[in-house]
Amino acid sequence: MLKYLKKYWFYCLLAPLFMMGELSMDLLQPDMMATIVDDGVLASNMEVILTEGVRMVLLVVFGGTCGVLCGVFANIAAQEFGNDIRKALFSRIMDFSFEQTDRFTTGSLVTRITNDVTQVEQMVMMSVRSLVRCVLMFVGGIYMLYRQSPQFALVAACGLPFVTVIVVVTLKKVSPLYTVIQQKLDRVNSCMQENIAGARVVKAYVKEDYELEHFSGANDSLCDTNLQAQTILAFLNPSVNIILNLCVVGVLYVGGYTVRQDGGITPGQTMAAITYLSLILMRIVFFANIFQTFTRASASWRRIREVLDTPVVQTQVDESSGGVPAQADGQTGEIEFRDVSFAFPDAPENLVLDHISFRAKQGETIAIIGSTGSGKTSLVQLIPRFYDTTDGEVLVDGQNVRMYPMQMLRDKIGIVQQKTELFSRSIRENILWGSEEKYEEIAACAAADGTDNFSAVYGVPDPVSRAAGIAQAEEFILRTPDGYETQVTEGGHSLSGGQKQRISIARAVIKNPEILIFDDSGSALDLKTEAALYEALNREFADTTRIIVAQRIFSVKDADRILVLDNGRICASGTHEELLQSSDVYREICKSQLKKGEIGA
Ligand code: M5T
Ligand code: MG
Repeated sequence: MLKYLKKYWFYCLLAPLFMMGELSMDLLQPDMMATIVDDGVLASNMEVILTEGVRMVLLVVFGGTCGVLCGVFANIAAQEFGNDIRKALFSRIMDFSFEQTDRFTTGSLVTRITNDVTQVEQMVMMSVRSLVRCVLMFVGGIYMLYRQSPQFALVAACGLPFVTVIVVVTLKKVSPLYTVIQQKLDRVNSCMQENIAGARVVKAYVKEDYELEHFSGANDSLCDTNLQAQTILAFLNPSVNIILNLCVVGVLYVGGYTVRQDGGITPGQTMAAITYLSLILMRIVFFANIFQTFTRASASWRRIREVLDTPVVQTQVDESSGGVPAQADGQTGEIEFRDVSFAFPDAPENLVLDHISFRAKQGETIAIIGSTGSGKTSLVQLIPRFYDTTDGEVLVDGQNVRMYPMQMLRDKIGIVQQKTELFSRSIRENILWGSEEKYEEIAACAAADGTDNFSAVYGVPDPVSRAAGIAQAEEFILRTPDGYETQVTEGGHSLSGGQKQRISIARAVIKNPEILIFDDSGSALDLKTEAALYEALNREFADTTRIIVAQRIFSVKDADRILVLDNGRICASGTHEELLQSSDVYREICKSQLKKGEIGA
């Protein structure tokens, strides 16, 4: 934690310094009050009352100013610190592999980056502000009390052990509850997030009440634990108050007795002693508060560390296999699967891909067809190394994908995933997002100049419009009132399935990759549009290796080679004509689709 705090050491130092200024004024006040009472009021000396009064006002103003500055610097330190941690967390989460994100769950990651960081922020704030204040006030209070009379200090010494016991017992009971509260908060967040994201499904099935109940379960449980903690804490203040009041009685007795006996203690001193006494004893309650914040924060910090300390395995070059890191030469987009088997890390016994071997040369189109769940998506996900193979190796340009720096590998590949994800920005930004250029600048410039001026400004054709053209998206984009500047709503809800697919195809195409992977990306397109898409790809991306995953014969029939996947195995491969002769499975698929007239030519 110090690592993140180091940058703000100056503020961490300034805050306690000003705190001391504020504190000394607080400590001096009761003493001056005693003087006013003893030498002013009791002695009927107006002059003392006035001069002491003015001094007191000046000191209060000074103390207040110090207090404000202390607050400002403590806040700067805590907020900037929290800001840095949030950034570090976000960047680490962005680097997570699919598997790592799955393991943490989205809800928990959101809680960590929001609530947990806030807890730690509060702790920093407390450390530089309240902790210092508490310690100094405690020590200073005892000293000032002792200065009034050692007998008063004795009264305080009797009360202290009781208060300490009460505080320790309370903390012991409350601290373990904080870890539980954090976990329950995770559950509430997960549940909420799932339901808000899936609101359309919930409505379609009219399951609002059912989901509300589900949510209430998690929420009530969080509320219960919170209540439990707060109930225990509710005992703290009143019990300490009882002890405090008993001590006040003790002080009054000692003070009254010695005043009567003329033992040197004045009424003003007795008054000041009562104030100091409550200062001292209440500090212990504040200690308890600080301690609570610290326990809560240490639970939170542990959770933050879990994320920050997770090694980002997938983005590192894996040299354990003894190979050498890949170099940026021989860029042909060749793909080879050598006896690849694969199981998802969370279900290692269930082989999703079983001894897959094939090769795709530069410019070839390889189609993969197979029933749902046969492993098509899993297969293509191994190429950009979203997951690592369980056995065998995947090679790109003759080198194992594990030997590539992640950026270099993924720069070669344009993948259109089965589930399209768009961002809530303009269509232009969504497409440019895939490009390697500084898309924000181009987007801003193009938006300011209007699309047509792009070529004039840059001297090249607008890459967005070219990509949209290839993806067969231009026609529908231009039909919208704002064209490329049309805003896509969150989750792409403002677009049809086929429109979303075409924008994500454009996003992959604009990258001009060596390898293009389409995972069922034509599924929501009509046959005419799909045919036009393949035609455009053949024309513009003749040298690009293409992998096309599809369910329809129509989408695969023109490929250079078709792999028929069945239950994780390649059961046949060849061209459309060859497969019609050789493969029963393929013929079956053809026959079932011919009935629907989908085979086309
Ligand atoms: C193949 C399992 C799934 C299926 C098999 C994505 C995913 C899949 N699976 C997991 O256990 N965890 C996962 O995260 O793997 O699945 P696929 O590769 O997605 O199959 P597909 O692409 O051929 O199917 P489809 O429906 O997209 O045509 O047994 O349980
Ligand atoms: Mg799939």
